[in-house]
Amino acid sequence: MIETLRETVHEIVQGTPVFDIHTHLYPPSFADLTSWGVDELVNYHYLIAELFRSSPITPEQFWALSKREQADVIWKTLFVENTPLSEATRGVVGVMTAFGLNPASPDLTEARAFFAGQDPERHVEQVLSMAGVSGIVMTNDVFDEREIADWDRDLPPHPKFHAVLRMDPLLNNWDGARETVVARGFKATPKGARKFLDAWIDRLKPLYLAASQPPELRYPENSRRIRMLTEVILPTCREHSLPVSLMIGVHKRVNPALRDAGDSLGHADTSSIERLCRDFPDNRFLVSMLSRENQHELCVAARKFANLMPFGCWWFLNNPSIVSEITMERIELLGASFIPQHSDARILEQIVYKWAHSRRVIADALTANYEALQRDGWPLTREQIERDVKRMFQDNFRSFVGFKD
Ligand code: HDL
Ligand code: ZN
Repeated sequence: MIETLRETVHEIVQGTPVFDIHTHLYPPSFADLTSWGVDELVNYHYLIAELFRSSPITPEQFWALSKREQADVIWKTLFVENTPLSEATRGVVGVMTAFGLNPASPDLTEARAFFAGQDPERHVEQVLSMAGVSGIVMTNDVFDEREIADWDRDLPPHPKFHAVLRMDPLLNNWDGARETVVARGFKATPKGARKFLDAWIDRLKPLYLAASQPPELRYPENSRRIRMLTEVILPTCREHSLPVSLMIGVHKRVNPALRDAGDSLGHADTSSIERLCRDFPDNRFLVSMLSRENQHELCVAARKFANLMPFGCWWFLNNPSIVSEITMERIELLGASFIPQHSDARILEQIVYKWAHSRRVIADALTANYEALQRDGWPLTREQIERDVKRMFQDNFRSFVGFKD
């Protein structure tokens, strides 16, 4: 019987390095894509959405400002004139505090001077260490011009940043995607798309292929989307022994004026995921769903199919109250056989707060279940807790994608 169970679980969860399996981060060598420092932190699209609820500024006026001016108006509105109560504003407070900066400062002068003085390579190592993150999985959108240009420049790889082949237009906008496929020298046919993916897999050495999908995703369906998925993408994944990540439930640009901040969500059809897992048993599916109402269904689907790996509390779900609910039902239905979280960080320093917030909640959920287990007579040991946490933070992903350092 472990007497100080809560303290022991929190200590182990805090001390176990995590493999961050979905982020939008890049190493410093990707200079035009990497994002760090206070002006980026305060310009997070989550905060841009919150700005317009507390300021008379219009999106048109906001987008006409420089990035520094945008950060100043967000800081003044959300952190000076109002209390930073939301998850995203509180996150910035946590980052400022972690670096010894004054989160209640009336302006960004001190923070700007601090970050300007950081050496990018050393700063990355420091931030990864503060966040307890051992590896970062990127999102490499092979339809993004800047991304393509950077990979064509043969930039030096970073040992802690791992590639993912992101391919949304292939599934969501073939008319747009075909131009890029042809521009890379392949035919705008299923066979050409297959060769396009083969070429990028060879170039990126990705840990998985990924796409975000609208809640309207249905399988089976007589559609270009499903033909691309089942006739091109899934066979390619099997050929290269790579999982596919489907992030399902995004309604893009419900308010176009907000740009990246203008996306929303919808309830998706989990039975389509079950049929995909059933009909393609040799494919592995990493799945995250955006609607809170899909989470319990996803847990049950994962009980039916070992080739389905639920992961993360994505985007609008990455709030402590919802992370707690999702993690509890996952432990109760799946034990330790799932991936509890990813940061989805877009700005480097966000992993400091996103992982601090998640670790606290995951540790509480584990404690509640270990307390019940001990109450039922199980002779719980520290080693078992360490094994379980390492499995959720590292090993489930590594074995599911076949990744070895
Ligand atoms: O499609 C995705 O990968 C999403 O995570 C989007 O990037 C979204 O804008 C986001 O940043 N969510 O946290
Ligand atoms: Zn993302």
